[in-house]
This record gives sequence, structure tokens and C-alpha cells, in this order.
Amino acid sequence: MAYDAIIFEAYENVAIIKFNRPKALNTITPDVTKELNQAIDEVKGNPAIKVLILTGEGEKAFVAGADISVMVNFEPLQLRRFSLDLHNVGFKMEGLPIPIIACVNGFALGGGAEIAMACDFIYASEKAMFGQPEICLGIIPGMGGTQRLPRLVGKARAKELCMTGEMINAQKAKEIGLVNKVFPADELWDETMKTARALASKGRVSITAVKRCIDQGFNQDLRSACAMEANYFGLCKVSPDATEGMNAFLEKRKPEFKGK
Ligand code: CO8
Repeated sequence: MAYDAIIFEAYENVAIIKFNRPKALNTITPDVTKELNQAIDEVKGNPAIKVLILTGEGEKAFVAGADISVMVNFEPLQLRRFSLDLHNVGFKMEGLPIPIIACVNGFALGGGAEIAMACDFIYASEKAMFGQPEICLGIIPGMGGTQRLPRLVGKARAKELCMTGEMINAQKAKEIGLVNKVFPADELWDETMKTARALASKGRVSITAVKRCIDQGFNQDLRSACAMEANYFGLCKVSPDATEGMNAFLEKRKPEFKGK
């Protein structure tokens, strides 16, 4: 499929999805949702891809939320459909067996912050701004902001952000646990790629097992979640990469994971 609203490319085993409507601050329309969904499917269908990065084109925005000029004309059921479609993309992202890094180069507002939160973790530029400003429009977050945000930063902070619509800078977002690392704007991309390459060099089975254990275990009681971890722990040994990783340690050499 040809892409227009996003740029989809791959450098060796790292795929990149870039929101590509910089004049409109990379805001989300149903077309963007469709293309994003398609690109995620392409990633899913290509076992050579080991890491995915989401970022925004231009200097100003990652994604400044849903396109308000489109949403204003939607009937309630259309708005619900828009929300459900984007939710499905978020769940598809969580279902990918590989790590997804949000490389937040500017505004990540509303649906933009929510897309970043559906990634596995967030790296941000010092210039990035985060917020759930929907309340200022008379609506609420529509792609998991009321759900993923409290899971990341706690209920009270999430309520404060969603109820005030206040924007916070990258440093503050890091302090509250929304962002993992903050870099100067001109270093963000290289640092993100450095981590992506490091992740790509790890065993695929164990990377997927970590993602599944943390995502699936987060909402379970501790005992059930630990039982699940034990299952994944044992399952890792089915993979030749586990034997290679342990043998490499014992032989004092670097492991050569085959992704099997
Ligand atoms: N929708 C439509 N157009 C936008 C949006 C937006 N969300 N954000 C910016 N733009 C447009 C501006 O209208 C402007 O267009 P033009 O050049 O034609 O006048 C252009 O982008 C540049 O923006 P500004 O001139 O406003 O730039 P500033 O640097 O002055 O301000 C801000 C940047 C602070 C980002 C400001 O544009 C702003 O506050 N934007 C609105 C942000 C917002 O409210 N986002 C939340 C939208 S609602 C939402 O995301 C619900 C999520 C639902 C997800 C589930 C369904 C998909």
C-alpha cells in the first residue's frame, strides 16, 4: 500500500513510522488511522523487523492530537468509531511481538500522547510537550488516555492532567514516569536508534516474553502474574537463543542471537 499521511520505512531490522502532516502538526484523521493500521500490519508480517520506532515529521510535533477540523463535523457515533479504530491500532501495537519506541520530537497532545503511551516506552526531545487537552474542547481522551495514563503515572496525576488539560514539558513528563529519557533535540534521533539497535541485537523470544509478561501481568494479581512469568521463563529455553546466551556467557564471548 502507498502511504501519504505517514512515512513508513525500514533501516535493516528497524522499522520507522513517521506521522507526515507537519503543516497540521501531524494530527490524526481517519486516513492517518487507516495508514497506521496498515503499517503495523506490514511490521507484523515481516519477521525481519525487530524494533519499531514511531515519530513525527518536522521540528514541531510528534502528533498534536486528533484533527479538530475533521472531528467537529462528526456525529457522536462517527466519533465513537474514530475512537474505536484508533483503540484497535493501539491494541495491535501492544500485540506486536517486538519493542516499539515512541520518539517524541515535539507536541504529543491528546491522541498524540495516547499513541506514544501505546508504545512500549517513550524517548523525548527537550522541546517535547505532553498533555491531554481534550477537556478544553468539551471532550475526553479517546484513545486510552484515561486508562493508560493512570497506569503509567498514577490515578491522581492522570486525573489532574485530564481534568485541567495542562501541558507539561518533557522533563516533567520524565519526573512523573511518562517518559523514560529526555535528550537535546539534535540528539534524540541518534539516541533512539542506538537503543533500537541494542534491542534488535537481543534474542527475539526473550524480548517478546518480557513484553508479554509485563503487559499481560500488569492487570493480574501478583500470584497469577508470577505463574505466567514462570511459564514464559521456561518457554524461553525452547529457543536456541537461550542456549546461545548462556553458553556465550560461560565461554566469555558475545552472544550471537539468531532470533529463534
Ligand atoms: N487539530 C486541527 N488542527 C490543528 C491541531 C488539531 N489538534 N493542532 C494544531 N492544528 C493546526 C492549527 O490550527 C494551525 O493550522 P493553520 O496553520 O492552518 O492555522 C497549525 O496546526 C499550527 O498550529 P498553531 O498555529 O496553533 O501552532 P502553535 O505553535 O501556536 O500551537 C499547539 C501549537 C499548542 C499544539 C496548538 O496548535 C494546539 O493547542 N493545538 C490543539 C491541540 C489539541 O487540542 N489536541 C487534542 C485534540 S483532541 C484529541 O486528540 C482527541 C483524541 C481522540 C483520539 C481518538 C480518536 C482518534
